[in-house]
Amino acid sequence: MTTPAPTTQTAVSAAISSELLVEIYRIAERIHHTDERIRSLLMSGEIALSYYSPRGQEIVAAATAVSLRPTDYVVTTYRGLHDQIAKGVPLRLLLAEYFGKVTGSCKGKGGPMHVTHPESGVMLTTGVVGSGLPIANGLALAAQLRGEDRAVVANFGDGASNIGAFHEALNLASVWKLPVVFLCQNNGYAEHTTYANGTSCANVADRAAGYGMPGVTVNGDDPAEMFTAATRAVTAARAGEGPTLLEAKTFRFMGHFFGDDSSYIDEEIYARRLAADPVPGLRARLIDSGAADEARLAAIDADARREVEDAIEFARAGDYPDVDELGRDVYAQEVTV
Ligand SMILES: Cc1ncc(C[n+]2csc(CCOP(=O)(O)OP(=O)(O)O)c2C)c(N)n1
Ligand SMILES: [Mg+2]
Repeated sequence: MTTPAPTTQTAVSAAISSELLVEIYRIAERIHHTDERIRSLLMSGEIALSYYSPRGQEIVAAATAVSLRPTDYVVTTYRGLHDQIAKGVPLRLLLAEYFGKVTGSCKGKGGPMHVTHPESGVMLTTGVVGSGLPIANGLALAAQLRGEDRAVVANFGDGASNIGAFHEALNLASVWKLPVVFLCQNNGYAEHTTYANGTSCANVADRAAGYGMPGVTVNGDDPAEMFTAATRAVTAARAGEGPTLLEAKTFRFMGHFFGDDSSYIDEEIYARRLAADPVPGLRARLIDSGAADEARLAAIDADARREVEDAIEFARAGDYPDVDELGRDVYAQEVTV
């Protein structure tokens, strides 16, 4: 469903090719295996951390990432593993950061809640709900002032759309025509509260009208729909047409946090969503359409597993940071601890 757009968007042809669908599958599988292994490492006790699985939301991140350039920026949340992997944070650096090792993307000082890797465009991961949106504006304003041809994707959840920072950020981004795509990954829940119990409108994208920007709702689990909508929004941002509020409807299979018993989730809804799991769904679609055969997809799956095991070995081999790292990279002026 698409709400009437108060501003026009550049018409773009964003037809999706078979090869692009395979690429989206490749990225989704990498996310899928990494998430599975992180959960098994948590189960075994080898690592201990707060973890918010993106299982079920892989296609949203993968189909968006292929609409972006390496120089584009992404901002994400604690539920951000899929966004980080899709944008290209090297798995070794990512896993080492999860392990808290000095070889991690933030020298083990950020952890999963604060993964940052500017080289791949992942500029922020935050646990403060809604706080990434004004920061995305800042990144976009910097790009605009410097005349850089760069778009910024701000990922957030449906719950975050009820936070003041969401409304402030959309307003200013629209006034200043900032090159931002506000990507709401609407997985139906904010912690344990259903969407309808906490949100005043049928779709998050309906709120775009109040801020004078296009609002688009798509099935985020459909790679073609997601890719087309993301490409349109990114193209509009680059063309100086300003921001888009893009809402990707999706579902999270593992509850809010690792260990969540999900007892508050309607069993019938859960079973229906699980039957439509988007990752095996894309795999079946690729085979049915003849875009890829079983052997090619099996090789992609095996590569993903190998990459993840290699990254885990890399993370295991790293050292924990020395105590003198505590004050480094944290303040503008280095603090000696
Ligand atoms: C400012 C702020 N308020 C409250 C919280 C507690 N909190 C953590 S996650 C969460 C729910 C957010 O839901 P949503 O935006 O839908 O994201 P999802 O977890 O579904 O990806 C809340 C309220 C927080 N971290 N930050
Ligand atoms: Mg949510």
